Amino acid sequence: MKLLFSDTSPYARKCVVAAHEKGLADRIEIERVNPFETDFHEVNPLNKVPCLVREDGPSLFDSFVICDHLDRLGGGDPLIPAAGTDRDRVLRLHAIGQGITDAALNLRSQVMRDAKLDTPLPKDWFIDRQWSAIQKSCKLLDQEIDSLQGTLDLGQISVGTALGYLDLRFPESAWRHHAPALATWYETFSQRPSMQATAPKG
Ligand SMILES: N[C@@H](CCC(=O)N[C@@H](CS)C(=O)NCC(=O)O)C(=O)O
Repeated sequence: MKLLFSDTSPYARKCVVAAHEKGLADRIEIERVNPFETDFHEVNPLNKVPCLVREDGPSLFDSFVICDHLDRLGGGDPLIPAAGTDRDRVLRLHAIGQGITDAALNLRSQVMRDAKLDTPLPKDWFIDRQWSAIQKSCKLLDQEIDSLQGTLDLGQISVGTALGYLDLRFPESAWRHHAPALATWYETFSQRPSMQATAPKG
């Protein structure tokens, strides 16, 4: 199988971290694409990365769907618990990580769009909304830090890759200041071999 991938995409990184953790990294060919320059609508009508192209079935997107597939395909403990309150906890954490990532991507897109426009659009309400989502999510994770401990799951991977993307695009962001316990957690989490092997190059 082949993963359409971009070096700086936090969604694609989440899938590759999951693949490493499930012992599947060697079975996935990575094909680097720029979704803004390459047309791959035939395998993903949204033309977004990540996209998992399979020999034995239709291509899969988005990142959660790919991670869920890899989770069932690979070995070891499940990254997404099958049922119960543990499943709720992991999916909730995943949603927070995904939300931080979406907000940071929105900010990044706005920065890129403004750079192309002569007269920047009024944007403060939008920018403020994204930063507020990021700050409030980090604070919540900080207060609920126990939910990030224990056996590895997709919630942890989602939060870890979201924070990695924040550091990549907005190194000046003060999320650590507002969330010291989360910062300590991330310090350890980012040392995992799967995170080290997938650290974005910029
Ligand atoms: N919800 C999707 C988001 C994927 C996404 O937005 N990927 C970005 C790269 S980080 C992309 O391909 N953007 C191209 C575009 O927006 O046209 C997921 O979780 O996979």
